Amino acid sequence: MNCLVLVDIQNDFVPGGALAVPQGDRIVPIVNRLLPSFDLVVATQDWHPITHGSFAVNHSGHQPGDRIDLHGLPQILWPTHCVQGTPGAEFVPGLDPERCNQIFVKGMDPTVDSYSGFYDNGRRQATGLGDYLQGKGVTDVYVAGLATDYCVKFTVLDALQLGFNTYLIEDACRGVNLQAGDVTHAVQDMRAAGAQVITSEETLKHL
Ligand code: VGL
Ligand code: ZN
Repeated sequence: MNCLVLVDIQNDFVPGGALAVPQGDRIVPIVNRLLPSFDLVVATQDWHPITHGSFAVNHSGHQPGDRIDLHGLPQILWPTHCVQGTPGAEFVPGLDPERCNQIFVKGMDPTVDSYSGFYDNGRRQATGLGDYLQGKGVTDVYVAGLATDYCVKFTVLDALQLGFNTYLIEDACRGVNLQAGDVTHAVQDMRAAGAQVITSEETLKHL
């Protein structure tokens, strides 16, 4: 059983959004081509309260990009993004949430960020994605979405740690690249942890 995990393909992460990932919109047609090949498709949705501790605006004297300690964890401060119930938090038009078997929201606890689709950054709480995949008998997890160097990376690393054969569909992802080379390093980290890095073309051939 295989599953495509779509990470945070939301309006705030594509050009025009609050935390725009360069070329983030380019993955939408690629993802749409992949969808029919999978047994299961799930999506994660960054879903923050306005009070979230990852927002620079909630820390006086700080700017987006600053690094702080947030309740004992290192935290990069972000522009306000993916606020629950706002248009920025919706899935991008063209990605039909009806085509997903299940949606997993994350990032609701204002005290901790949640990059991975499986757990918050402190691994205190699970989103339910791991239990869901195990319950469905999924063995092979394919990951696509935004952003390669944050939420995609940590979703891939947790999928590996949970024992799934894990594939990063590289051209179906885009990254923030806050610093030059971040995406390259993220892909190296995922590969080193055991992820198979493949293209959407290879995925379509091999499924
Ligand atoms: C993400 C930063 C903050 C992501 C989410 O989806 O990669 N990055 N929140
Ligand atoms: Zn976020």
